[in-house]
Amino acid sequence: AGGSQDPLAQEFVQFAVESGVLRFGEFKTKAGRLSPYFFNAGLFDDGAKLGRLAQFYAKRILASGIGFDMLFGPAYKGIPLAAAVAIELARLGRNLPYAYNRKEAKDHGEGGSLVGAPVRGRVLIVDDVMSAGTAVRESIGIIEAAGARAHAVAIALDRQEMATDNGEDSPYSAVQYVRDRLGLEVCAIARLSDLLQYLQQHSGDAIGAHYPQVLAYRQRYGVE
Ligand code: OMP
Repeated sequence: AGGSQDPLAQEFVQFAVESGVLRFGEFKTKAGRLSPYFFNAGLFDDGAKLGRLAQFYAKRILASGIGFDMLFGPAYKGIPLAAAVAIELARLGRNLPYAYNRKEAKDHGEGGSLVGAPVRGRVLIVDDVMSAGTAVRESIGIIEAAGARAHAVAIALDRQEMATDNGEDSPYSAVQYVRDRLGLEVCAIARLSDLLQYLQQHSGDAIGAHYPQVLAYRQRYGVE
Protein backbone atom coordinates (compact mmCIF):
# COMPACT_ATOMS: atom_id res chain seq x y z
CA ALA A 1 0.00 0.00 0.00
CA GLY A 2 2.60 2.57 1.10
CA GLY A 3 2.15 6.32 1.00
CA SER A 4 0.73 8.52 3.68
CA GLN A 5 -2.44 7.84 5.60
CA ASP A 6 -5.78 9.35 4.80
CA PRO A 7 -7.56 9.35 8.19
CA LEU A 8 -11.07 9.85 6.76
CA ALA A 9 -10.55 6.96 4.32
CA GLN A 10 -9.21 4.69 7.07
CA GLU A 11 -12.16 5.52 9.31
CA PHE A 12 -14.51 4.83 6.42
CA VAL A 13 -12.96 1.45 5.55
CA GLN A 14 -13.33 0.43 9.18
CA PHE A 15 -16.96 1.58 9.20
CA ALA A 16 -17.66 -0.40 6.01
CA VAL A 17 -16.02 -3.54 7.40
CA GLU A 18 -17.88 -3.29 10.71
CA SER A 19 -21.17 -2.69 8.89
CA GLY A 20 -20.68 -5.83 6.78
CA VAL A 21 -20.70 -3.64 3.66
CA LEU A 22 -17.14 -4.54 2.73
CA ARG A 23 -16.78 -8.31 2.51
CA PHE A 24 -14.08 -10.75 1.53
CA GLY A 25 -14.48 -13.96 -0.44
CA GLU A 26 -15.07 -14.60 -4.14
CA PHE A 27 -17.30 -12.19 -6.04
CA LYS A 28 -17.94 -11.53 -9.69
CA THR A 29 -17.99 -7.84 -10.60
CA LYS A 30 -20.23 -6.25 -13.19
CA ALA A 31 -17.29 -6.21 -15.61
CA GLY A 32 -16.92 -9.98 -15.07
CA ARG A 33 -13.78 -9.83 -12.92
CA LEU A 34 -13.37 -12.31 -10.08
CA SER A 35 -12.76 -10.15 -7.01
CA PRO A 36 -11.61 -11.15 -3.50
CA TYR A 37 -13.61 -8.26 -2.02
CA PHE A 38 -16.94 -6.58 -2.62
CA PHE A 39 -18.47 -3.37 -1.36
CA ASN A 40 -22.27 -3.61 -1.07
CA ALA A 41 -23.58 -0.13 -0.20
CA GLY A 42 -27.10 -1.55 0.11
CA LEU A 43 -26.00 -2.96 3.46
CA PHE A 44 -25.78 0.50 5.01
CA ASP A 45 -29.27 -0.56 5.92
CA ASP A 46 -30.45 1.44 8.91
CA GLY A 47 -30.92 5.11 9.64
CA ALA A 48 -27.78 5.48 11.72
CA LYS A 49 -25.54 3.83 9.13
CA LEU A 50 -27.06 5.79 6.25
CA GLY A 51 -26.66 9.02 8.21
CA ARG A 52 -23.04 8.27 8.97
CA LEU A 53 -22.39 7.32 5.35
CA ALA A 54 -23.83 10.66 4.25
CA GLN A 55 -21.48 12.47 6.64
CA PHE A 56 -18.49 10.79 4.99
CA TYR A 57 -19.70 11.79 1.50
CA ALA A 58 -20.45 15.36 2.56
CA LYS A 59 -17.03 15.81 4.18
CA ARG A 60 -15.26 14.49 1.11
CA ILE A 61 -17.36 16.53 -1.31
CA LEU A 62 -16.91 19.78 0.60
CA ALA A 63 -13.17 19.21 1.14
CA SER A 64 -12.70 18.50 -2.59
CA GLY A 65 -13.71 22.05 -3.45
CA ILE A 66 -15.78 20.77 -6.40
CA GLY A 67 -18.36 23.35 -7.49
CA PHE A 68 -21.86 22.03 -8.18
CA ASP A 69 -25.44 23.23 -8.30
CA MET A 70 -27.41 20.06 -7.66
CA LEU A 71 -27.19 16.37 -6.82
CA PHE A 72 -28.24 13.45 -8.96
CA GLY A 73 -28.76 9.89 -7.70
CA PRO A 74 -28.78 7.18 -10.40
CA ALA A 75 -31.38 4.40 -9.92
CA TYR A 76 -31.47 2.35 -7.86
CA LYS A 77 -28.63 2.47 -5.41
CA GLY A 78 -27.75 6.11 -5.99
CA ILE A 79 -31.22 7.32 -5.00
CA PRO A 80 -30.99 6.96 -1.21
CA LEU A 81 -27.34 8.05 -1.41
CA ALA A 82 -28.12 11.35 -3.15
CA ALA A 83 -31.10 11.93 -0.85
CA ALA A 84 -29.08 11.30 2.30
CA VAL A 85 -26.19 13.47 1.09
CA ALA A 86 -28.62 16.28 0.17
CA ILE A 87 -30.02 16.17 3.73
CA GLU A 88 -26.53 16.22 5.23
CA LEU A 89 -25.36 19.10 3.01
CA ALA A 90 -28.46 21.11 3.99
CA ARG A 91 -27.71 20.38 7.64
CA LEU A 92 -24.23 21.82 7.03
CA GLY A 93 -25.74 24.97 5.50
CA ARG A 94 -25.65 24.05 1.79
CA ASN A 95 -29.20 23.34 0.77
CA LEU A 96 -29.22 22.22 -2.88
CA PRO A 97 -31.75 20.64 -5.24
CA TYR A 98 -31.59 16.94 -5.97
CA ALA A 99 -33.08 14.58 -8.55
CA TYR A 100 -32.99 10.94 -9.55
CA ASN A 101 -34.15 8.75 -12.41
CA ARG A 102 -36.56 5.85 -12.56
CA LYS A 103 -35.51 2.84 -14.59
CA GLU A 104 -38.95 2.15 -16.05
CA ALA A 105 -40.64 4.77 -18.20
CA LYS A 106 -43.95 5.96 -16.74
CA ASP A 107 -46.91 6.69 -18.99
CA HIS A 108 -49.12 8.53 -16.48
CA GLY A 109 -48.83 10.89 -13.53
CA GLU A 110 -45.78 13.12 -13.50
CA GLY A 111 -44.41 11.51 -16.71
CA GLY A 112 -40.78 11.26 -17.80
CA SER A 113 -38.07 9.23 -16.22
CA LEU A 114 -36.61 11.94 -13.98
CA VAL A 115 -37.97 12.74 -10.54
CA GLY A 116 -37.25 15.70 -8.27
CA ALA A 117 -35.69 19.05 -9.06
CA PRO A 118 -35.14 20.10 -12.70
CA VAL A 119 -31.81 18.68 -13.85
CA ARG A 120 -29.70 21.72 -14.81
CA GLY A 121 -26.50 23.51 -13.97
CA ARG A 122 -23.42 21.67 -12.74
CA VAL A 123 -24.69 18.26 -11.74
CA LEU A 124 -22.89 16.16 -9.13
CA ILE A 125 -23.61 12.44 -9.52
CA VAL A 126 -23.67 10.57 -6.20
CA ASP A 127 -23.04 6.84 -6.65
CA ASP A 128 -21.66 3.90 -4.70
CA VAL A 129 -18.66 2.36 -6.43
CA MET A 130 -16.56 2.84 -9.53
CA SER A 131 -14.87 -0.23 -11.01
CA ALA A 132 -14.62 -0.33 -14.80
CA GLY A 133 -16.68 2.85 -15.27
CA THR A 134 -19.82 1.51 -16.98
CA ALA A 135 -22.29 2.74 -14.35
CA VAL A 136 -20.97 6.29 -14.36
CA ARG A 137 -21.08 6.49 -18.16
CA GLU A 138 -24.75 5.47 -18.01
CA SER A 139 -25.46 8.22 -15.47
CA ILE A 140 -23.72 10.80 -17.63
CA GLY A 141 -25.90 9.71 -20.56
CA ILE A 142 -29.10 10.15 -18.52
CA ILE A 143 -28.10 13.66 -17.44
CA GLU A 144 -27.13 14.68 -20.97
CA ALA A 145 -30.39 13.30 -22.34
CA ALA A 146 -32.13 15.66 -19.90
CA GLY A 147 -30.24 18.55 -21.49
CA ALA A 148 -27.89 19.12 -18.57
CA ARG A 149 -24.19 18.62 -17.99
CA ALA A 150 -22.65 16.04 -15.70
CA HIS A 151 -19.99 18.02 -13.91
CA ALA A 152 -18.65 15.72 -11.20
CA VAL A 153 -19.07 12.37 -9.51
CA ALA A 154 -18.81 11.46 -5.84
CA ILE A 155 -18.42 7.80 -4.94
CA ALA A 156 -17.86 5.92 -1.71
CA LEU A 157 -15.24 3.54 -3.13
CA ASP A 158 -12.87 3.91 -6.07
CA ARG A 159 -11.71 0.38 -6.83
CA GLN A 160 -8.85 1.85 -8.94
CA GLU A 161 -9.38 -0.61 -11.75
CA MET A 162 -8.83 -0.57 -15.48
CA ALA A 163 -11.67 0.97 -17.42
CA THR A 164 -13.36 -1.19 -20.01
CA ASP A 165 -13.50 -0.05 -23.60
CA ASN A 166 -15.97 -2.05 -25.74
CA GLY A 167 -15.59 -4.94 -23.30
CA GLU A 168 -11.77 -4.82 -23.38
CA ASP A 169 -9.53 -3.79 -20.47
CA SER A 170 -7.91 -0.39 -21.03
CA PRO A 171 -4.48 0.75 -19.90
CA TYR A 172 -6.05 3.63 -17.93
CA SER A 173 -8.27 3.51 -14.86
CA ALA A 174 -11.97 4.23 -14.88
CA VAL A 175 -11.40 7.37 -12.81
CA GLN A 176 -8.69 8.56 -15.23
CA TYR A 177 -11.08 7.93 -18.10
CA VAL A 178 -13.86 9.92 -16.44
CA ARG A 179 -11.51 12.78 -15.50
CA ASP A 180 -9.34 13.04 -18.60
CA ARG A 181 -11.59 11.86 -21.41
CA LEU A 182 -15.00 12.89 -20.11
CA GLY A 183 -13.82 15.97 -18.20
CA LEU A 184 -15.65 15.32 -14.93
CA GLU A 185 -14.25 15.91 -11.47
CA VAL A 186 -14.20 12.81 -9.28
CA CYS A 187 -13.99 12.44 -5.53
CA ALA A 188 -14.09 9.23 -3.52
CA ILE A 189 -14.36 8.64 0.22
CA ALA A 190 -11.88 5.76 -0.04
CA ARG A 191 -9.90 3.92 -2.69
CA LEU A 192 -8.47 0.43 -3.08
CA SER A 193 -5.09 1.75 -1.87
CA ASP A 194 -6.77 2.78 1.42
CA LEU A 195 -8.26 -0.69 1.79
CA LEU A 196 -4.85 -2.27 1.21
CA GLN A 197 -3.34 0.03 3.82
CA TYR A 198 -6.08 -0.94 6.27
CA LEU A 199 -5.52 -4.67 5.69
CA GLN A 200 -1.78 -4.27 6.07
CA GLN A 201 -2.24 -2.50 9.39
CA HIS A 202 -4.47 -5.32 10.62
CA SER A 203 -2.05 -8.08 9.70
CA GLY A 204 -2.44 -9.55 13.20
CA ASP A 205 -6.25 -9.93 12.90
CA ALA A 206 -8.36 -12.29 10.82
CA ILE A 207 -9.17 -9.47 8.41
CA GLY A 208 -5.51 -8.87 7.61
CA ALA A 209 -5.34 -12.38 6.14
CA HIS A 210 -7.15 -11.06 3.04
CA TYR A 211 -4.27 -8.73 2.14
CA PRO A 212 -2.43 -11.07 -0.31
CA GLN A 213 -5.56 -11.80 -2.38
CA VAL A 214 -6.55 -8.15 -2.56
CA LEU A 215 -3.00 -7.19 -3.54
CA ALA A 216 -2.98 -9.89 -6.25
CA TYR A 217 -6.27 -8.53 -7.57
CA ARG A 218 -4.79 -5.05 -7.81
CA GLN A 219 -1.79 -6.45 -9.65
CA ARG A 220 -4.15 -8.07 -12.17
CA TYR A 221 -6.77 -5.32 -12.68
CA GLY A 222 -5.49 -2.27 -10.85
CA VAL A 223 -4.12 0.99 -12.15
CA GLU A 224 -2.34 3.51 -9.94
P1 OMP B 1 -18.61 -0.27 -13.03
O1 OMP B 1 -19.87 0.05 -13.74
O2 OMP B 1 -17.79 -1.35 -13.69
O3 OMP B 1 -17.77 0.96 -12.72
O4 OMP B 1 -19.00 -0.92 -11.63
C1 OMP B 1 -19.66 -0.16 -10.64
C2 OMP B 1 -20.91 -0.87 -10.18
O5 OMP B 1 -20.63 -2.22 -9.85
C3 OMP B 1 -21.50 -0.30 -8.92
O6 OMP B 1 -22.39 0.74 -9.19
C4 OMP B 1 -22.16 -1.52 -8.30
O7 OMP B 1 -23.41 -1.75 -8.89
C5 OMP B 1 -21.24 -2.68 -8.67
N1 OMP B 1 -20.20 -3.05 -7.66
C6 OMP B 1 -20.39 -2.81 -6.31
O8 OMP B 1 -21.45 -2.39 -5.86
N2 OMP B 1 -19.39 -3.07 -5.42
C7 OMP B 1 -18.18 -3.59 -5.78
O9 OMP B 1 -17.31 -3.79 -4.93
C8 OMP B 1 -17.98 -3.88 -7.15
C9 OMP B 1 -19.00 -3.65 -8.06
C10 OMP B 1 -18.79 -4.15 -9.42
O10 OMP B 1 -19.62 -4.96 -9.89
O11 OMP B 1 -17.76 -3.80 -10.02
